[in-house]
Amino acid sequence: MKETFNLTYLGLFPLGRSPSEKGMGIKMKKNVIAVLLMTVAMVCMTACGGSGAETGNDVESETAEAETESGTEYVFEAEYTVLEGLEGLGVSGSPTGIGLAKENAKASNGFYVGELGAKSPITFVITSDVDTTAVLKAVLGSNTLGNCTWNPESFVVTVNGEAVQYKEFTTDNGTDANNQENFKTKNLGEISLKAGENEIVFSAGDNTYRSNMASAPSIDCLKITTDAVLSMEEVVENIE
Ligand SMILES: [Ca+2]
Repeated sequence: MKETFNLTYLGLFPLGRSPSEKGMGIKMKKNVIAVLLMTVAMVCMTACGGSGAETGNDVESETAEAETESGTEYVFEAEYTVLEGLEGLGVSGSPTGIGLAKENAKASNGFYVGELGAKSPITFVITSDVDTTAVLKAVLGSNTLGNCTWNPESFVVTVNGEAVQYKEFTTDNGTDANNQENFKTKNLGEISLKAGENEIVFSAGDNTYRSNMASAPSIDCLKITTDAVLSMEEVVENIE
């Protein structure tokens, strides 16, 4: 029996028992092995379930991603972008400036920016050491009274002024209609970055998702994968 051999080999069972001990030993081994196998199966199921959920969080176009993705994944937090001067779109009252940065334990770095409207585009200024291509992903929640669909018209993403023609995706509210924190990673595809500063802007587009006004999904962070060296000047005071 393979398992018996392996477990013995691993030193879990002593070798060299007397013949009389062997009968009991084998019976015990069977019981122990059964328990061990069940444990292994449970651990495996848990692990598989965990990674499955993770994959579910992740994106639609895994195949395309695998073909183009190489290099280092950089994470840039939305709560560290310049928020001063922005006007949000709240359910009751509209937050402005650093009021757009909200705390949530499930968000990367513990914060995200939400209640985004037409007057609160979020701008990431990313510096690259060379001209390069990169895979752009955004970790987004919802920001509307209901689940909705986003495409390059309803939610505009630009890189150095050029619109990213990403594949349409949906965001879903979490526990209730006001929940903006059901964060999922969305693959927005390949982008080009130039040496020096680049502006990646996320803004509410042509939609009437919130009380007939344009809104955008809440933004937790960006994940940019590239061979280049990237950095962002971070406004850490936003959340201090
Ligand atoms: Ca964040």
